[in-house]
Amino acid sequence: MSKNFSNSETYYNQARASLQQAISWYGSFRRHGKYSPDERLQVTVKQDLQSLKTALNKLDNKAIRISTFGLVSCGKSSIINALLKEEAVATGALHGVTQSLTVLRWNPHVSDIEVELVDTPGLDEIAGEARAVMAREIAQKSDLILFVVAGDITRTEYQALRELRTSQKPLILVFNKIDLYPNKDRQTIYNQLQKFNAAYSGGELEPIVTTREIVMVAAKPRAILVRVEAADGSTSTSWEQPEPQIAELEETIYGILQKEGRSLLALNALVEARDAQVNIARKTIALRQERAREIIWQYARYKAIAVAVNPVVLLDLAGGLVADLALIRALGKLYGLPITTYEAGNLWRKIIASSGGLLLGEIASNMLLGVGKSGAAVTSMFESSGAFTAYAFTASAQGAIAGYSTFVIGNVAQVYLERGCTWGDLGPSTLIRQILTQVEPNTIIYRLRQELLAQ
Ligand SMILES: Nc1nc2c(ncn2[C@@H]2O[C@H](COP(=O)(O)OP(=O)(O)O)[C@@H](O)[C@H]2O)c(=O)[nH]1
Ligand SMILES: [Mg+2]
Repeated sequence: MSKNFSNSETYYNQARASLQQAISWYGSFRRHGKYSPDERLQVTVKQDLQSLKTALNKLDNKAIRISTFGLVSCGKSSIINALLKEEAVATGALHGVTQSLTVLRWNPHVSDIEVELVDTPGLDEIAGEARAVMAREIAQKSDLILFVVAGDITRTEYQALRELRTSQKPLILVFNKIDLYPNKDRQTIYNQLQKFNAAYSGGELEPIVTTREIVMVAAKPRAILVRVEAADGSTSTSWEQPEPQIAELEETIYGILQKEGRSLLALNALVEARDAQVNIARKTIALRQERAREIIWQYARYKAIAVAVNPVVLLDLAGGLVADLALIRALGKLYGLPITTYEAGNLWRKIIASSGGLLLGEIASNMLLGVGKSGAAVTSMFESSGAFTAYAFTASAQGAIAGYSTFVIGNVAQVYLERGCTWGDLGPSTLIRQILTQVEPNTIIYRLRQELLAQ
């Protein structure tokens, strides 16, 4: 068994475990912790919970969804027929033969993964904003996009391609009707797209597709007139339909199914799971905002007092850390988000790093004032009331800083909890990162790395 395949297998299994864990977490009473069930919350996160279940179902079905996109009459339906080797969907020169989405099952028998081919109406048949919405929705549910063009690429096509790229799904540019355009090759198509890129942005943009992602086909070549010579010497002519030239696309799809099918399934399910979980966290945090503020203040006061009263600097730091971790866990509990102590620790480190100056200030002042405070404390045990005043002053200043830092940590923690709930051991963000950092360069997933890792 190749390394690739066994990796894919692992990703697939991990993705399933991740989704199951998320569903059981958010679907169960634990979502509410010790707080009474919140109907408003249940209603608002219902859709996100459903997305998690749908994503898991898709994984279980082991079906990759491949959607066609393109202008009307570029040959989307013909390509689907050529792949299926039957006239499964209607095609035609008239505008708008395909009116709605059609999903067709296809099992090419190259792996245990099946395909759902989606035939769509032309992008130019739907006006402006509705087109973008439709395209986004279809793309979101797809694992692979076939963007079909025929002839010169138009501005509308270029823009649709740009829009589709934001869906972060792998994409193949299928150039159809090569029987009509024998002079076209990958390089000319690539150059044309680069020209659009340059006009669009001054050439700063990454290529919208690489030459490897361009495939040339003739799904339904024009009929040709053939002259038939009979044995008696008489001749007649007849129209003959040449075979589709679709092998290049077939091989590309087979390769993807065999090599990356499971990773692709895992990756897309995880992306959906991540988005759903971030949504759940965001909505929960918004609903529990008031109570969270109370908790943050409570911990800020507690820490301010603890630090001010405590004469030993290292205990200040340790006590501060314990209070911060406890606060992060308390917030996690309030929101019903899965936060382990380990994750709380990680979160705390990230918060310290991200709030840089301010919290470093606290630590520095802990050091400086702490020394003064301990010294002053010792002296004051024996002597003057002046020394005691100094102690009281440094202590309360330090306490105030400590309390304030907790306030900051509490607020930053809210932001991190929103994102951080997907970073646990089996969290979708963790697994996405793992898949993307191990992916090989010559794969279709590889190009998603930058976009997906940035999130
Ligand atoms: N010459 C040529 N015509 C094609 C090819 N593929 C499709 N067509 C024709 O283009 C027209 C539109 O095809 P269709 O598949 O309905 O396009 P759709 O609107 O994108 O689904 C039909 O008349 C097809 O016969 C091809 O490879 N070569
Ligand atoms: Mg069609």
